[in-house]
Amino acid sequence: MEGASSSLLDAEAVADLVLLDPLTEESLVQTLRERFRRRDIYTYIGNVVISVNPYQSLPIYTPEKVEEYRNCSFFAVKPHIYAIADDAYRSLRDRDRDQCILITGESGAGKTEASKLVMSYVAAVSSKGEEVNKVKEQLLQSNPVLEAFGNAKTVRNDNSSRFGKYMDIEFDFKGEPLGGVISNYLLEKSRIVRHVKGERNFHIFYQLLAGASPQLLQQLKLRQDCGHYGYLNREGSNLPGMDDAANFHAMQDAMRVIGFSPAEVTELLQVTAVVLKLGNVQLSSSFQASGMEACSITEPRELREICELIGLEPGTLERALCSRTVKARDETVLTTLTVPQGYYGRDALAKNIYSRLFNWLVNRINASIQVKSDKQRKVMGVLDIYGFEIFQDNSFEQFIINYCNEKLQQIFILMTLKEEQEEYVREGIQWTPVEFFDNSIICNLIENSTTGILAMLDEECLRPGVVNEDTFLTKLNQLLATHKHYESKETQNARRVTDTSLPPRCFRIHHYAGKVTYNVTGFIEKNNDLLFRDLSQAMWAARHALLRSLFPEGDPQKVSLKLPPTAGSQFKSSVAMLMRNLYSKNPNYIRCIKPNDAKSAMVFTPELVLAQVRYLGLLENVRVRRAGYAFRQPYGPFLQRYKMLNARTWPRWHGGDRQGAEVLLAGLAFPAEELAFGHTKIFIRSPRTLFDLERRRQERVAQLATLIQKMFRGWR
Ligand code: AD9
Ligand code: MG
Repeated sequence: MEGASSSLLDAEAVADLVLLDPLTEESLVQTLRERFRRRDIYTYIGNVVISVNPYQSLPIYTPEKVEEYRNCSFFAVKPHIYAIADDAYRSLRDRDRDQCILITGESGAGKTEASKLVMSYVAAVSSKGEEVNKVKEQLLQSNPVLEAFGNAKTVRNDNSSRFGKYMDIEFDFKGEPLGGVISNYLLEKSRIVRHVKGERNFHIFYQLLAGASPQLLQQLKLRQDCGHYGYLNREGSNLPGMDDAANFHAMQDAMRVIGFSPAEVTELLQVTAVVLKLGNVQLSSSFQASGMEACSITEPRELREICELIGLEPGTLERALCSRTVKARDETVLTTLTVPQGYYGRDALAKNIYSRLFNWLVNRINASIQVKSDKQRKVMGVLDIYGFEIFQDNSFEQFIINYCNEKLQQIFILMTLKEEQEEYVREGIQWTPVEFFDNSIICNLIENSTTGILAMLDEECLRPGVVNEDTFLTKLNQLLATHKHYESKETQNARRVTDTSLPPRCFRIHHYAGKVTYNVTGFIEKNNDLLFRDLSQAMWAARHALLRSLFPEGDPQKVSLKLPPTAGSQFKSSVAMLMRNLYSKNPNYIRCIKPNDAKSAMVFTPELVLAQVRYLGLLENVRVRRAGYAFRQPYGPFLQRYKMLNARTWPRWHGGDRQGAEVLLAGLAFPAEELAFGHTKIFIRSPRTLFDLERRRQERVAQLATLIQKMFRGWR
């Protein structure tokens, strides 16, 4: 921390954990708890903000609050997410440093809300004007649109992000927003066809059915009743506290603001309706004259309506759903599909349409918000990724999500250490390295290009012949038998561990944030992400311009024999690119904590928080931040605050700031090891010394006040 307003020095609930004394896990959690009880959900570790989800709306995001934090001195006001946003924004505007805001925390901890608060703060404090306001509105309105299509209720969070999002907001040299670019990371598309009890499909489906007018529903050939659709759960589609119809209208308004034409919105909703209706296409088995098992469509109405929506001959889609063209040398043979194969193809089609539609949506938003001029730009990146997840059953999606969180933790460690180290070197002060759990070993376990789990999965996917997850698991077990962070039934047996609770077909990774057991079923299929060519060709044959554009590979002229990159390898390279991007910017951290599992307001479960404090490495973070010195401040403000403690510096010091601070402190007789004088800042070792300094200051202020009163009385 760099300042010391008295609000920071409340020993029971210090606003900056760097001042915690004694520093233990218990005292740290206790402080967060006490602050949470007082509805102070934000706490600092230096310039890192910890945010504990209040699960209720607090009156701390008003325009008055924005004014309070605007141009504030970071530590002169209560900790707030606005303070970090303000600091980042000013550093970008005035010091020309590109910024990134990294928001981390587990599912439901408040990352998405935090990212929106940062965006709205920056929008509020940057200058106004018709053109700029339009840009700001477009940037802000991208949120309801992407959330409608990319968020869903999970057991952890009613509005869980099922995609990763990184948004660069671009500014001109005056700090006015010019526009932005959004990058999205792997949408959890399996949710389209399956979700567990108590969860929902993506919000948009429920919003559409609840909010569309009867005419629109008719135009989209939809029925209002969720229960009619196989892909939507039949129970609990209404969420308390979530008004699907109102959100649908807000989403439509948002699209208008961003610049979607009415025709584009219609096309988008038509494709959405097609996904929903595909789930109702039913297949049954039939036998051909040859005696071969085949499948056929039992209820042709849904198929016919889909085809009407997308301008396609029903026969073409039926053929693509029930059969497959296989090329053998120069011959092409049409083979029939069994019912399970048919359903597999149908579901793959629905997932592919939806995830490609989502990418289209992001690109379309980018087309509106992207900066058109080639003016010099400054950038603030905001990262809001899906949080670390541990479910009852974890699959490929959780594996990918948790890998991403592992990488974010890694960059946090690297950058915090780097930053601290640089500050000490800059200030000419001895750096004492602090032990910090380095999770590179886990990142490596997943991403190493030869022995990493992703590489082995790719290898298995490319292997000719019958591939299945069992051989994949066997290979993992052989290669990773001795890896400290890998576990499976085999390694458990070999290591003779007492806990043999691993179910079959599973492996377990000891992530930085906890142990997660992954079931390998579906890993190969999800990583391959293949769509039968007949289906992509059918989509390309549709007259619907948007849908057709989503399946360029369906063009029979452009048949490529090259396999597309796997989902895992694509994700790995986009995450690597993201990390390089973040590393080039000045980082600002918001670390979100979930206080309870029940999504309840003001309930604080210490064990749950302790687990997060541990894996977020908050204690180490405090230690690194102190690295021997709990407090640091530039000489100028320091002297200003404490100069009344020494007659030589009070009321005015006529020399340089550093010299003044030296004279001031010399008169206070602190032990020498308590202080270090950097090139531009004073460093104080223990919180106690700072508290002492602050106490003396308060006493002196009181003395001076009495003195002044007496003087006044004397005059009267
Ligand atoms: V996930 O990884 O996308 O599943 P997030 O993004 O971390 O997760 P989110 O921001 O969606 O969590 O927060 C979950 C819910 O907590 C929100 O829907 C709000 O109801 C609640 N929340 C979060 N932050 C705040 C806040 N600052 N004030 C009030 C909040 N409520
Ligand atoms: Mg989220």
